[in-house]
Amino acid sequence: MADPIVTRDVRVSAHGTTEVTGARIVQVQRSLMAHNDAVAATNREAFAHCLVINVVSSPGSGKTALLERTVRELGGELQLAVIVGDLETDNDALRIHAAGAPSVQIVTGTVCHLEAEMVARAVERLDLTSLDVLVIENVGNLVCPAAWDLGEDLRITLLSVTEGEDKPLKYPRIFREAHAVVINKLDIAEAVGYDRARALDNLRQVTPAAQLFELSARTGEGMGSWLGFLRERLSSKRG
Ligand SMILES: Nc1nc2c(ncn2[C@@H]2O[C@H](COP(=O)(O)OP(=O)(O)OP(=O)(O)O)[C@@H](O)[C@H]2O)c(=O)[nH]1
Ligand SMILES: [Mg+2]
Repeated sequence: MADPIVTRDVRVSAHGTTEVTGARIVQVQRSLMAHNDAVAATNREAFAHCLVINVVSSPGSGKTALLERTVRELGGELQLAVIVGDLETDNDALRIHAAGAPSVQIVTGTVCHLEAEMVARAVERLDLTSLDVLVIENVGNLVCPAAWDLGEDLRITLLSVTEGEDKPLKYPRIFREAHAVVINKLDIAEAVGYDRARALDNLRQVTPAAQLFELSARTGEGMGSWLGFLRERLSSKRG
């Protein structure tokens, strides 16, 4: 097998600059990340009294479906709100609102992830003092969101049974940094030939300590452990 192509010295033209060298790109990225980390730290201070989770996955894994059901099943007991990031549309915020929780849509345009500053602006539209759990549904993408701290307590990565059992090996960072992994769409696992043993083995190689939940956001199977995890993490945060 031929070696993979690795791009190391990217050259682009942007903002009137004729050429930006690889070294300049690294410098700009470092400064962007430092700014993001500073805003994330401020967010984290503002989130002192509620549990904040950042939900990431590839497009269509069922992030919104999981959150709709979470809102429906936990809404009578805890105050939840959801911030949603998508390139276009406010479809997901409308779905969450219909499920019964306040929601704020962030439309990112061409940006493939949420940044701490976007979350800080969205939070201004919510009453944080009344919240128990704030969920941030990140833009559907297994690469970009991994690098951006939003000030969350927990990062949750979804994998659905239709995506292929190899995804943890191909996109290790987003699984490695997850506090918990949710495997979704269990109701169609058999129909799509999902190989559970291989998926779990791959996950364990990449993220041995993450808590694992296997469920169906459609049927509700397995939701109890997921909701128990949220309750337990909220009460341990509040001490
Ligand atoms: N069979 C089955 N379908 C599901 C389940 N969860 C979600 N879906 C379907 O999968 C599709 C995508 O679900 P979404 O909740 O929109 O996925 P998402 O991850 O929020 O997608 P993006 O926000 O676009 O990244 C929809 O057609 C859902 O109905 C599940 O547990 N079982
Ligand atoms: Mg969604």
